[in-house]
Amino acid sequence: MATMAAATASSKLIFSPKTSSPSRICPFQLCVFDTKYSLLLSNKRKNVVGGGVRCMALKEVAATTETKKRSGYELQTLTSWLLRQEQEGVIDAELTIVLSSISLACKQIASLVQRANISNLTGVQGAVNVQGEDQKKLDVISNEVFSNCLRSSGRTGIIASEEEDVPVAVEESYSGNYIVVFDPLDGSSNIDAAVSTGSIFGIYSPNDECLADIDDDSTLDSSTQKCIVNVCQPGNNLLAAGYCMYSSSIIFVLTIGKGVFVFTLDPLYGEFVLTQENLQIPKAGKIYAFNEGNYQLWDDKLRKYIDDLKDPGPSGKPYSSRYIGSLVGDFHRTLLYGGIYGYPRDKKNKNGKLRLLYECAPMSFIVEQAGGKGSDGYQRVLDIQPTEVHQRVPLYIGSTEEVEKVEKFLA
Ligand code: AHM
Ligand code: MG
Repeated sequence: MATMAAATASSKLIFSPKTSSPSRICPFQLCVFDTKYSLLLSNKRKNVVGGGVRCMALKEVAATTETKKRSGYELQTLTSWLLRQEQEGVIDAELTIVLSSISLACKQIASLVQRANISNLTGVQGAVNVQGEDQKKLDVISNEVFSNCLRSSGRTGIIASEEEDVPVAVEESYSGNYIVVFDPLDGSSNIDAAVSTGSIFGIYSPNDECLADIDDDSTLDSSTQKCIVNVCQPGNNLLAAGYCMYSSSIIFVLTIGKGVFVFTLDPLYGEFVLTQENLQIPKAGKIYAFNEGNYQLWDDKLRKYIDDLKDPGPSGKPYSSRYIGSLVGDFHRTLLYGGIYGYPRDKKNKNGKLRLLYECAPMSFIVEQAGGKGSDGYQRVLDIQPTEVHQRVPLYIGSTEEVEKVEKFLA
């Protein structure tokens, strides 16, 4: 496998259009692993330096480049895509490392989720998190996986997770600057039924001008207070955001503020491969995703909106309802097919259920980068200044026309 990976990497080096200048790679000749050539070894023992490895003159390399370019077998992995962004100055090397470490955490969580039933990782852990929710075994493990990957990247200064009471500073000797907020396993109530779940993350640079709500008589030590202040930034400051969906495919969706890119985990290579560039959400879409079990708890304006969606009207076709109960899954479908996802406030929960920092803001950054909208019903989610780490806000997110429609009903 390692040999294959090395071979793929060296083949990439040769065939990549940006690095194909032979003189930059090697002034004289290049060695590549060539499986086809290894089959010919018995007939033709010329220029051979080892099983399946041959040295080619530059002219030959150029000819092969032409052939391979046309073959359509070139893959772009998340790693090579990130390196390209770094070379082009869109992100720095530190952020490249942070994003790589997040993708590694996601691969690890994907494998844990897929084997949950086999490894006895379903069910609850027995603890309750700071938000009063029962933690599932995989909530706790995924949090550990995410935190460990970020810590060992050496480029993260502060991490804040749905599963931790307060944001945590990374030990100084390993730390860097970036602040990462994340929900390591969103929708974990779906785990035991093997339904889609996901991880969500957002990345900020340090900023101590934020207005976190810390009492003067707070018992928190100054380091924790500093972490809270740095974490409580509006989504407008996000440098990058993304999610990984654990479903029939493992999908990693990322924005670094220049469009939305979709990578799919290729189980053969164990690599995320670029499968969609500059994803754009449809302007409108007749699918809505709300937990309608809460209908009686919603206010009249919202109920009228939902009734309107169900009205077949002159076309005879009402909206379709789809609700997985897993934000990442519902959001991903909305991004691809258009429509709206909503988690409104209700009589019991005046700010809804979803958390601003590591659920609503990263998803809103992604949807805006895809040409859609994220709103709390009245204002842009990315403009909301957080005052608490686990602050909740209502969320309406998806196609621009659909989000504007609900805003009109709520006005
Ligand atoms: P979680 O972070 O505790 O998993 O909660 C968030 C999840 C979202 O993924 C999902 O959209 C929502 O909660 C579902 O809530 P409900 O069961 O009330 O519909
Ligand atoms: Mg969550």
